[in-house]
Amino acid sequence: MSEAKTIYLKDYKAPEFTVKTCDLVFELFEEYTQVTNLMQIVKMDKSAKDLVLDSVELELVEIHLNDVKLEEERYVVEKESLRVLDVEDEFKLIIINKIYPHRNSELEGLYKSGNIFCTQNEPEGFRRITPYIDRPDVMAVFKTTLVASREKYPVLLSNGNTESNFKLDDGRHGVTWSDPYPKPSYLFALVAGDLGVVKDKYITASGKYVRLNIYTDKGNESKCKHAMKSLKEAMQWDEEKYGREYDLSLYNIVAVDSFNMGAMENKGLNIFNSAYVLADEDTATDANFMGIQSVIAHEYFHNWTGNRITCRDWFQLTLKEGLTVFRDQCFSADLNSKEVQRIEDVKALRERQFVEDNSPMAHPIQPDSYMAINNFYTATVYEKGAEVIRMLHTLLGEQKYRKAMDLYFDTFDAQAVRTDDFLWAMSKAGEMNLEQFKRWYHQSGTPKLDVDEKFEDGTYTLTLIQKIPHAVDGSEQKPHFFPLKIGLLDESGKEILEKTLLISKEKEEFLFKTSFKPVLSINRDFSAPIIIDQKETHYGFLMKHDTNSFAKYEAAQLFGIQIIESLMQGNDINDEYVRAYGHILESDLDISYKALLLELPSISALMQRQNVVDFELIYDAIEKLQKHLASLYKEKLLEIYSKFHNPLCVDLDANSIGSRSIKNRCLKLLSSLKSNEMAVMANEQYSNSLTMTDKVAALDILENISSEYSAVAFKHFHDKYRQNTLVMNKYFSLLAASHREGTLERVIALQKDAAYNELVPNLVRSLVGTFTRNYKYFHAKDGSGYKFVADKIIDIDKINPQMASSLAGAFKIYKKLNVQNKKMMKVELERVVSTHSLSKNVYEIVSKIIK
Ligand code: 0A1
Ligand code: ZN
Repeated sequence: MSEAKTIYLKDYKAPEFTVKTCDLVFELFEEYTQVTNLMQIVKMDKSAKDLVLDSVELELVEIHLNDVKLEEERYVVEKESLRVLDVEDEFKLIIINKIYPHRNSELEGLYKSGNIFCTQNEPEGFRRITPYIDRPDVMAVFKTTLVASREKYPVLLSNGNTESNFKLDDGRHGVTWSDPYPKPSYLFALVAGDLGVVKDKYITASGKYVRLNIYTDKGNESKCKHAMKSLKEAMQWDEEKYGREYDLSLYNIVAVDSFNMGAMENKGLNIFNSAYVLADEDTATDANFMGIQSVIAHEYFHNWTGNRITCRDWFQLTLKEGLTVFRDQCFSADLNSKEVQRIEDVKALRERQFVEDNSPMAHPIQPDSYMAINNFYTATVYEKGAEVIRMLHTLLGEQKYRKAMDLYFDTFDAQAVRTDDFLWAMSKAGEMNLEQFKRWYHQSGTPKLDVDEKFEDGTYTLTLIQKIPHAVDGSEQKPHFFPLKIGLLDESGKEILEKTLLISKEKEEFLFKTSFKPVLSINRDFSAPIIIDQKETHYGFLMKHDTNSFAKYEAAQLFGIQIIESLMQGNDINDEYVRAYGHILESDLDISYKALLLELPSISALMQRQNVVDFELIYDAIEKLQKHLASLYKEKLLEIYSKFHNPLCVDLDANSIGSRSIKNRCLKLLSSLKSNEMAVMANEQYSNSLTMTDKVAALDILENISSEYSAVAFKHFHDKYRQNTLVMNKYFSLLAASHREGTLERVIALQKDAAYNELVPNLVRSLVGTFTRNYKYFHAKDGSGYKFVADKIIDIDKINPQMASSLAGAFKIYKKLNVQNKKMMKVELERVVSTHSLSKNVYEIVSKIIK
């Protein structure tokens, strides 16, 4: 597949033509769909002769130019485009083409999810529907008519507002939709199906009435309550925090089972992976409820940051994604717990983005090249992008940040712009020079900050040195500009100062006058996405005294890491850590926060610190530490467990969620004792608890400590939920994550389960995706895990290249593996990359890994 072409940002050219209006008619049949596309097109670059439209796998029926049918010599069908020769400055073009949605397994363009017709056009799906100038800087006004069988597809939806309805004699009906806001083709959507609906309304701050509808497969209506509540919360939050109101009188959401990502912000017609809409106490975990709240808000927030102001080209993706993730993170923090939200966000960043940043796939939040743009919907563009916006927010402060956002909306509404335009608004209204700050957009890798402290003659000196990693191509990168929030504590634990330092030079020195040597609490709130390397540490002290909730958590993590690493070197467990852990156990901190403080460092956190990864050494050490803490604090852990275990409670308030979180943390730690007593407790929890959170926590423990109980409980779970795909996802994940012997064999067998279906991305992610994160069996020394995953990538690539390339990301650890694992993985990477007719998606990932 060496023909995969690299696209560069530096080659960007403004479009030669633009589309003013696009009127579409879709005739949806079971075997095919006929699309009639009428466009008013204007030449922007007068030197252009031919009109080149993007067109992938389309069957052309006919073309009319200014109402005259075009002879074949007037156009050329090229590999991924349609060229109309020698066109005028302004003209009308009608193209009729056929597509085959029921055969579309890539889930891009128009496809079927079960019996529902739906679309996914970001970033380049629209060219699989009809020939078009399929790029975000071409914005047109769309009108869409859908025609389909009235019986099979009573619900016909598209963007904007309904204009008219009609019935045909042959049992079909039609609806015409029009969207007044010009938009790029990636925001176009349609849905047709026999759907259930939940209706509600929202009155905007200025008194406008907005109808809210959530559509889903019939029978699931009762599971849409939380999504609807979240939508209304998001609408209100955007009014209060950003002064942004919704701009149409209708907001539709449709839940579908087959979807490559979480959801999509199509104008007025969001399409969601049903996992981010449907939930009730019996089938969804607390984490699922939180996920729904944040994804619903994310897509809603895109209406202003993404749709009203969009991206000039796909290199600018973080313009809308980093900003919208930052917005949804702040929303969740405001509605739930700020401290917990910040820690969860940083955890996710470090587990996914830091790993990416330290791999051959590292890229800046604004990449300068790609082969497959679909591969760039990454943790870097999204989550690191959000951290970059958060730093701007910290640098400017809330007031100026809001002024800068207002300026951004006022200046660029209805345009397709660049991250530089966004930074212009931040700099202007923020009254801050952001030239150096721009490096965050163009440099990759995670910066390290070396911290050195000195105390002499009443002066405390803090010396900070930025260590900026090289780019993937080996080139040098420059120091960053960022805010660094610190605190200084006296020896009794009292805070004497909190300050946000501005760091811009490679080496910085800060002097503080004090009469004693203070204890440093650094990168409070994780004010910059960097790695701190501190010579002198006081983790136990900070675990006790730090007043900053993030820094206290960080101290607990870093202390844990220090202890585990020292165990890996054959040392004993340090008593100070054990006491500090005990101190947290005894504390009366908020329970959700406390549950996070009690979490031990992850395998991934430890792996990231090793130059050559040795998994066994890591788990053995973690297990040893768990056992030690569990046996020493058994009584206290049991006490907390019984205090907060309330099997009949299904409430979703902070206290109920926090109770489940802390008692399940205690039970999990206790389960490291692998005793019958713990198996009995987990088994009782499985049988008696009414929430999915408790059931999943119990199953996870049983699977890892007791094959007898586990077999019975999993069978019960399967019998009860086998018809519910969203719950079956959990079943597959739990089994794929198992550390019990024979996991790979069971994963292979599970592919035959009646509930499993390789065409549904959620199921592939649950079974195969989870298996790639099972360090024990994915990285089995005999290479069996690698071989299985490579086989799956090759198979799934033929069905859905985007799904396959996301699985291929599991191999990005390649360079850091020990000799034996590396040898085994290499064989599989080479086998994948040399596969005949491999997609550019998988090719890009795998070729970069083995280069
Ligand atoms: N813009 C969506 C994410 C999205 C991206 C690509 C997709 O298919 C290729 C689907 C969804 C969001 O940020 O929510
Ligand atoms: Zn998004």
